[in-house]
Amino acid sequence: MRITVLTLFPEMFNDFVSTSIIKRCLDKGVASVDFVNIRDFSKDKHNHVDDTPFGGGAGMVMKCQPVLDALESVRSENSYVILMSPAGTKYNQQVARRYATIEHLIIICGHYEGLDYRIYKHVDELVSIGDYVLTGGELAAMVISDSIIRLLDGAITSESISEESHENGLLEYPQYTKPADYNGDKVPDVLLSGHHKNIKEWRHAQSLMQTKKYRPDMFEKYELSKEEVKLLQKYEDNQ
Ligand code: 6GU
Repeated sequence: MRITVLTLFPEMFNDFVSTSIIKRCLDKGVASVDFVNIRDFSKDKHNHVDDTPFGGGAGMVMKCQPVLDALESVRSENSYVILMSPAGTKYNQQVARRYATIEHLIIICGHYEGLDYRIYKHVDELVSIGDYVLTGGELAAMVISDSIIRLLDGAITSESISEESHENGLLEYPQYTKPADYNGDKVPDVLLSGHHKNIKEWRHAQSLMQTKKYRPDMFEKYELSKEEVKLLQKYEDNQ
């Protein structure tokens, strides 16, 4: 998969592409990420990419020409174009899985007070990462790119994806590592037992209980099987 980011601040992505799992994925060719500096497309002698809003008001608006010329320089039939905007549809793991199937994702990062509205008809989708306002779309673009890249074949083992929070409508079970006793705080016995069936059952029950406790909204949507109802009862009675 290829991701192209259109931004006025490509340097914001330096650490993102050169650190940890994302770096390894890019080195391995699991995905490629490239950047287009929108300012390079300015035709203005001062390299301006924004101007004052028609009708007056505070702030500056990004101009059509540099943004749309930047977009056309990288767009092809296989491209899907998203615009980072607090007005967009809310991003989640389901959307991440959908984007992970796209051949070429183009992400436009807005800045200033916004973009000229005539740009909107050139994009396929507006995307927001949550109900709060950022100064620009770059952090949101990193959030989205990160969550997509880790889902691609070869990024991480598929087991760690299928077991984790949000993949199956539940939060992940608690994890522990050595030492088994940290200043008197002990790891649950079952995890030291080597009994795989019991461990699996414990983890599933914990997953249900964590979700019920920390994300009652998710738990309400989750359809418990008869076995899960019994499992939950068994573990909750033992608490
Ligand atoms: Cl995608 N962009 C900006 N500027 N603010 C946001 C956002 C995006 N998502 C939430 N807040």
